[in-house]
Amino acid sequence: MPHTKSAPRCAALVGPYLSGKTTLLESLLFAAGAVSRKGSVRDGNTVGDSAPEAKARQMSVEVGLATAEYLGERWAFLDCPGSVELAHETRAALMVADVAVVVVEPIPEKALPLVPLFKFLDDNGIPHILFINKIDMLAGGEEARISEVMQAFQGVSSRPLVLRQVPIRDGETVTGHVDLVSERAWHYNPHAPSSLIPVPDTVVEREQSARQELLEALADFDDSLLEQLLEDVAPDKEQIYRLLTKDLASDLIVPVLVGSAEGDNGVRRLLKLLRHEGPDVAVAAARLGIEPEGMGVAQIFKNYLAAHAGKLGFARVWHGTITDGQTLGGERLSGLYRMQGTEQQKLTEAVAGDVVALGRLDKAASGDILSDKNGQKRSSLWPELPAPVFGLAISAENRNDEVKLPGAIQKLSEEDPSLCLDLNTDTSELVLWGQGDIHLQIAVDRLRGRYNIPVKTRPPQVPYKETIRKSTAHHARHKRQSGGHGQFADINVEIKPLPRGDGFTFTESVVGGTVPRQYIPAVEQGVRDYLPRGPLGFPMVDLTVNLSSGQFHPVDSSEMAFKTAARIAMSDGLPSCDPVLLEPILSVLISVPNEFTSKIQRIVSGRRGQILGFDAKPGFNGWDEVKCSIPQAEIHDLIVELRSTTQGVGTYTSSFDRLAELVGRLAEKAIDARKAALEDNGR
Ligand SMILES: Nc1nc2c(ncn2[C@@H]2O[C@H](COP(=O)(O)OP(=O)(O)O)[C@@H](O)[C@H]2O)c(=O)[nH]1
Ligand SMILES: [Mg+2]
Repeated sequence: MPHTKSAPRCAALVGPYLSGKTTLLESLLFAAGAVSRKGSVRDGNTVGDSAPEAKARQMSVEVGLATAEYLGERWAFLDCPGSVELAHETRAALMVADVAVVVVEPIPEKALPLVPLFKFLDDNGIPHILFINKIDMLAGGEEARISEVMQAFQGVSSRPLVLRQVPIRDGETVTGHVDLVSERAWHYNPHAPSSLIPVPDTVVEREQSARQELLEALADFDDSLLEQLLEDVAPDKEQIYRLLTKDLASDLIVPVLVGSAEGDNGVRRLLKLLRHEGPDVAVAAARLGIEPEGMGVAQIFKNYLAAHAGKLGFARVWHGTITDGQTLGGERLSGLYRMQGTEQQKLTEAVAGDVVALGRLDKAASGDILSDKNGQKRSSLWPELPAPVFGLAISAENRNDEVKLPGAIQKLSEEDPSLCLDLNTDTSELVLWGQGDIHLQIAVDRLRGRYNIPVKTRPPQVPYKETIRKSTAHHARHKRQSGGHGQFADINVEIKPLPRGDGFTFTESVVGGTVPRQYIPAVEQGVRDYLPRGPLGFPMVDLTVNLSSGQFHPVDSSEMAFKTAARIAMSDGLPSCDPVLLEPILSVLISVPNEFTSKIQRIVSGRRGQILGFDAKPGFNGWDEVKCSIPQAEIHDLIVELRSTTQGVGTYTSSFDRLAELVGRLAEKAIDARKAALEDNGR
């Protein structure tokens, strides 16, 4: 097919953890001649995993960027983390890609984790290819195996998967493939281009039926091809390639390739498919609704703060030209680079299609569309931040670092906005929130590694409250006679419980001036001062205090004296009001594939929760949303259990619902822990 030189393009490598994305990137770079020696994840020398946090885990912790020149055309590859906990980062990268390569293992049982990914791709109309990696591991030798794999993945994709190759086998091993469009057979060579061979007799029949399926899939979107097939007219190659290219660009079909990133097999075929069928940058720009403006338009998809080099914004250039030193989004661009892992190559100019790093645009955030004509403009199509599902109380190991901690975390969340910090005013804890334990541990590593702030983490405390169950009338007198001025105040108060959720009220019914007007606010203040720490040690809610009468002394009474008397009335009176602990109960919405709904019921009751009902999840075929209430004390690691039960796809959202009485052993434990914590803090 004649090929006109394309503007730079961008492919994102996505898929579950361990499917081989980082290895595939290395293999793509090797095949394109961009690296002379292939690195490996095990040796920690890949381009994709060049950050220290990634090397330590042998796992990608952020989007890795690499560029390659292939047959005179520039490609940027985005190696995206597979962990669900880092999905926000991956989604941002996908938004700017022309095409996504979904890398999977040839294991039917591993289809489920792809549901949220496929849904995201299809909701956003992002063209994608499925690359069935580790084809060397395709075991068994029964010919049906690849169709089983296809069937399982088709079950989780709303778009038709179109197999482009059938594997050739020799006994137990896959030795090559037949291309279903060109009908040519290729024999895999270790770490070298495949060799062209005659189509082996053993695969002819399978090749024919798979090719027919491919044509029928295309005919679903093209009437003239449908007619040809009905009339038994063989379509020519050009026509098939043209339809494949068009249908990929409009996210109508998902072409499927097989190969081995580790063995460098089938990777050149993938590169060629990208070259010939990968959509032009204009397609993605149109999908995002980005119009040409001024000299050029770029969009940030990730911020990166190198400890010393300052802020870099990873961006895609959508239109025109971006020049170092120009005004962009209202700021001066200072530094323009092409990235290869963590290495930067300085540029003076970047053109539409390029993926580059923009220096020192301090205000620009992920999703912002920038030109020389506008200020920051957020894309309305940008993925929303995921609601936090896992939190850890965090504190600096060294007291001296405490003041630096919030600022450093602020910097981290500039890079990764799915990370956030919350000061819990009830427990005085700083709580770091994110998407899971790995997500937060990466942040902890970065605090130590980049900002030199070692930190400790622990599960956050539950903001218990307390209230009273009985009323009392209490008389309190504060009297002190020492030298000159004495102190005198005498009050009668009634303390009563209020219904749940009513908070606190103070009233007075003083008649005849037994407590002079000017001292009543002091009484209220004394009462309020007591509330943050009730008889059980927790903030008090849902009670009312009425000042009914009292006595005063013309010389010795003062605001101070009445305040003190009020505090005495509270601390002496409250223990006889039958205080009780209140625990926060959250209203929780869990979403899972419905095959897991009964397991969820067990998980919820195991956490002292209550199921309130369930419904089909809108927009998700075969998923349920389970509505329930769960005590906050039991929710800390809910996400961990949900994910391990559902192959990682289960999620939840929660919000505060109410306070409920807690008695018995659990209450005693909470009260003891609070005492210990208060003593620890020396309060
Ligand atoms: N057998 C086999 N192993 C592979 C292949 N590709 C990658 N791997 C291995 O799979 C593991 C995960 O690879 P990695 O690239 O880190 O996966 P990622 O999490 O998707 O980036 C590594 O141990 C790789 O060596 C392959 O084609 N065949
Ligand atoms: Mg990786």
